[in-house]
Amino acid sequence: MSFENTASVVQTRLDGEVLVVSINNPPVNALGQAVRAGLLAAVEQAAADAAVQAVLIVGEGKAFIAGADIREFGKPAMPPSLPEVCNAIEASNKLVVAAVHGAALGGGLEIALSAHYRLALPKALLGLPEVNLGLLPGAGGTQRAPRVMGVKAATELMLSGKHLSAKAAAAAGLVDKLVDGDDVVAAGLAYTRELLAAGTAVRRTRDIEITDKVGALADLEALAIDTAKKARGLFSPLKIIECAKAAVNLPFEQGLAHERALFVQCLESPQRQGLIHAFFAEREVTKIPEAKAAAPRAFAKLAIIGGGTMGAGITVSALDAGFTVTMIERDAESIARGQANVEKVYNGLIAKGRMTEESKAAVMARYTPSTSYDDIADVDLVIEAVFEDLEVKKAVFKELDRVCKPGAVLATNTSYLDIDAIANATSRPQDVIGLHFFSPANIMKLLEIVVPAKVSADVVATAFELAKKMKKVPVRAGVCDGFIGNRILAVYKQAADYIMEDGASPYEIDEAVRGFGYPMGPFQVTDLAGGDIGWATRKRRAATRNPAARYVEVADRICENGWFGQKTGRGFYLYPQGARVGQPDPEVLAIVDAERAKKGVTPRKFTPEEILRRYMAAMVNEGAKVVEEGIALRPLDVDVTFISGYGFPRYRGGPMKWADMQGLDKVLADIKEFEQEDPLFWKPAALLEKLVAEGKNFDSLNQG
Ligand code: 3H9
Repeated sequence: MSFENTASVVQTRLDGEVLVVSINNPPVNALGQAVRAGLLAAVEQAAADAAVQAVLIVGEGKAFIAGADIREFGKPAMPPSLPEVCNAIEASNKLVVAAVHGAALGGGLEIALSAHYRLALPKALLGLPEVNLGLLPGAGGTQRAPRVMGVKAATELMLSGKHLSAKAAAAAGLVDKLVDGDDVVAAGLAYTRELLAAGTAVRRTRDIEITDKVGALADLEALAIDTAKKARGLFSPLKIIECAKAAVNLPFEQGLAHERALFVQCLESPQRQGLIHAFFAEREVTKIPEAKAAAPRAFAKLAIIGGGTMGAGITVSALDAGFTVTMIERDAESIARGQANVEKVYNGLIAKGRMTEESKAAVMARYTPSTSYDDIADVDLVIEAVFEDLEVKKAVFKELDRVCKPGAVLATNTSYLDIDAIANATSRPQDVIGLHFFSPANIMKLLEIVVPAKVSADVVATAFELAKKMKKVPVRAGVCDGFIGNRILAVYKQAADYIMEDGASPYEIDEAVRGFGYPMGPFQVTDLAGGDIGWATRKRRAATRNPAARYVEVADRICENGWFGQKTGRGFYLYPQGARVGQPDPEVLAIVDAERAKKGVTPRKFTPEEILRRYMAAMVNEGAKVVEEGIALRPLDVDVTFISGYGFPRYRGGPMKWADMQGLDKVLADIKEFEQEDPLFWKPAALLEKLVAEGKNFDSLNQG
């Protein structure tokens, strides 16, 4: 047995008649230039060595190959290209087998599809998730996958970006053999030898004929219609369908050329930049100083205080993550309601066929309702989710301080309140932290982890560990009114109110914001959340509001009518007979007109571009202030907050990335222009001015 290239990211060794090619490029064996070159060299080595009868490709570590090296996109291309490597593998005259034990994604699956046979172990994950990065499979995947698994299934796989389990991939025809166990080299060698012994010939994917072309094109037409409806401004999905059509209509080589051209279009699109920024930013948010300084505390038993909508949603998240949960409510009636709220979620899953009565019973066996704080003396972590009122929360924390064991983590779920004040109501502020869940808490991904002054590092690390177990996207935030998300939201919502009072209707504003890629505009969101919630906040802040600041009263007038949005059948929109999509309301427009008249505002016309210019400038300016004050660790934390919790279009990368892509000087110039009208509201963030003066962008603060 001889070893070659052992220092390289691609190692080869001859095992009898089989050249074992092993990729070792941690953490996920991405196909960087050195891996591509190594794979090409291995194919050439096999061709040149008469002793080699077959080639076996495997990945070391957890992954087979997680795809192209995403960090290389946007940089000058370095040969060999991935399509070249795939073509060389496929063209090999020696049998090539890919043995997949972990992630074979994107370019990784394209390598496997270029091999002549594919084997998978149980933990394999196969998929073409390029769409999530604003791309399409660009190394022959759009031409080979349809030939291997059928045009419709392959296109659906590419459009969804889903990862298939080994079993599902085998059922779809994507792998030829499933093998139990975890020794991928042994399984791969055995399979390769089985194929050699049977005299199996080389089988090239490019030679597979797509037989039912008419049926395939009809399927693609249907997918195109569906995709156009759902894509909401996304560029690459329709290009994926074009590539699939090329696979049906064109000879293989021409199909590849077509794929290449469309891949380059995707690569050059700003959507690719936005989506790849989002990919890395979602991983970077977990890299916080406290996690480096301390290990998380151990926790298995949780208590949730409060069984309302939030408490129940958090309970479901905790149960789903495998924890034991005791829910505390003040009396028998409330605890029954809390349990009903939890069960409602599981009953919904049962109705949809996504859960069985047995599995629900198994989950609920880890749930205990109680009306006595004494029952949570031994829990490791408490999440309080009672009514959003500082005094009420302080009283709960005094109780927790009394009963909980030393070292228990005490978390408060609040959207606005001063967590330092809550922590100081206990004798152990080092154990108190904020966890801001978003509603519905069992579905929404974002979790703001709010770090008060006295909390210890291991408690922060524990909160991040909890987020991981609950499959949430955690963002570290400092204490201030509204933390990262709601604080910035309050400001751009105010900008929307000003635009409305100055001349645009709420409907025009919502439409412009949807045009940017949001699923809903700000007034639709108000109606969905319930106008009374914002009204309560405005009343709470009335006493501390700067009397010199501009204040738009339209929403107050609407609330005074009892129009709280969808739940009351009208708000900014009308919802006749429980409709979920609102209709413009002439009476709301009359209220807006009356408010303008009261303030002597002569309404003027706003184009969608003008609306967005102000809306986004307000968001970015406040985002910069939040970073400047250390409320957010980095601009990327603001981006992830908005993508995961506020419907910001992922393909635009988040507000700070968006600003970078516009050019910060341009955004600052807009703010300065608006500052002429209202110097108080539009005061430019010092950080923004500093970055522009230094010729830097927000991303420069994300590094290191
Ligand atoms: C493509 O293939 C294009 C081709 O069709 C055509 C080309 C011509 N590159 O997620 P994790 C890093 S496009 C570079 O935390 P997990 C990641 O940033 C690609 N780096 O682990 C992190 O770094 P750090 C299509 C990558 O176990 C570390 O690896 N492929 C890449 O939860 C661990 O990642 C995809 O879109 C990459 N491709 O999940 C797959 N992938 O430690 C993208 C990961 O510094 N990857 N990193 O924070 C994934 O979906 C997940 O990473 C995976 C592992 C499921 C593999």
